[in-house]
Amino acid sequence: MPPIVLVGAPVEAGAGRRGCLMGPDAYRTAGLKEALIQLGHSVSDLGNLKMAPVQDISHSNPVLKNLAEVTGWTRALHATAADLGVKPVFPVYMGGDHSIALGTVAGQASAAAAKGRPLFVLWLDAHSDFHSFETTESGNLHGTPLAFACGLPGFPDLLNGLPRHPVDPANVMILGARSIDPHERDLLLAHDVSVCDMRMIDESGVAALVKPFLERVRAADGLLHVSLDVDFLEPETAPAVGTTVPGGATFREAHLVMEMLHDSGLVTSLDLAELNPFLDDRGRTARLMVDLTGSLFGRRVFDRPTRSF
Ligand code: EXY
Ligand code: MN
Ligand code: MN
Ligand code: MN
Repeated sequence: MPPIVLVGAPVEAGAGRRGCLMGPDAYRTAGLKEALIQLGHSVSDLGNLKMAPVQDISHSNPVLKNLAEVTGWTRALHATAADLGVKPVFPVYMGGDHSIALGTVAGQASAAAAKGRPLFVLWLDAHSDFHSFETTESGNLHGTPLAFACGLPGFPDLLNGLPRHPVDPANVMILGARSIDPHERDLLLAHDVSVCDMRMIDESGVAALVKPFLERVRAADGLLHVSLDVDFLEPETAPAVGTTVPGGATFREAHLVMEMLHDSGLVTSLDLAELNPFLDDRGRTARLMVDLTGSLFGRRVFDRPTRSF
């Protein structure tokens, strides 16, 4: 496992309520770096990024909120991810609301293109975040990053003239969905994104859904970006998020996904999105996210028996 680089992205401009800007420091307070070092990893913390200055952005949709600020964060994160993505490191982007993925996925996709390898994305979320800037009705831009990542039209020049490297929608799996708007549904049906909603998890279990996806990543010699939104989890388990939807993944289902990802050795970058410490219960959610990240990097509650069952 290459050295881990923590990147703070204190972004709340894409969300409908304030609080996510405290996310990176909540992960630091919850001991994310120490937990990963304890698992034997080399870890550095780049500190918090700064928003790039933006003058030239506009869009016809009048409901868009904080467009210039979200664009500034997108450009800063895109530059950082494009740089880290071609280095022998594992970036962990500490959000910040999910609009951070406008920049992180675009940057990792740029790096993947430079390496001549396809980028796959696993989107762990109650939502599909598949609105374009034209179809969003809330104007909260954290509902749009996956559509941008997949190259959909309806976005302004978020990357300031730099090339977009769209992720092939067939290389994307959304897991945990249970809140998809009508426009998103239409766009998802028009693109072959794999959408595994909670009903599919109930019926098949996360392992049966994740395993074939990982096999496809491996067969394609792909790079895998995981974007973990706190609201993937059941709100009772992870309350510190502004967009809770009842009926989410259990503590164990979430850990199983992370453990399977670890065992696959395929993951190359990670977003931790939507933690809102202002809504937390004495840091409980922040610590859960640290434990889940630990499971991605080899945390085991006990050493499992070596023989296969
Ligand atoms: N689809 C709704 C909207 O567009 O406003 C809710 C989006 C929530 C997005 C959070 C980050 O996952
Ligand atoms: Mn999201
Ligand atoms: Mn969500
Ligand atoms: Mn409409």
